Amino acid sequence: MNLAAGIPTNVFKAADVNGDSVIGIAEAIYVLKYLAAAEPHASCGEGKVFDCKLKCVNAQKAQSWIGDGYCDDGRYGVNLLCPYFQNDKGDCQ
Ligand SMILES: [Ca+2]
Ligand SMILES: [Ca+2]
Repeated sequence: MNLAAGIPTNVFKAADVNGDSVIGIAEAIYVLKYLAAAEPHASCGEGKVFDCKLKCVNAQKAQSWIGDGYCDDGRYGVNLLCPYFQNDKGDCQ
């Protein structure tokens, strides 16, 4: 069974916690645990959510950065440009 089939590349990127581009066992468990919910705004760990690029970010930070006047297109480490985060309430317009 090919567990990798159908799993978006960005999920693997989100799961690669140590940035070595290799998915270890702990990271694989993480992928399976959160795979079903791999969409923006869904949980990717305690106190964390996937941003619009499925990067795992601090949930409080993501929430408080919506409409704060700064454009969150990823330049500050979080991408909020999708309906799940109200398109950053127009901060990037
Ligand atoms: Ca890794
Ligand atoms: Ca913002």
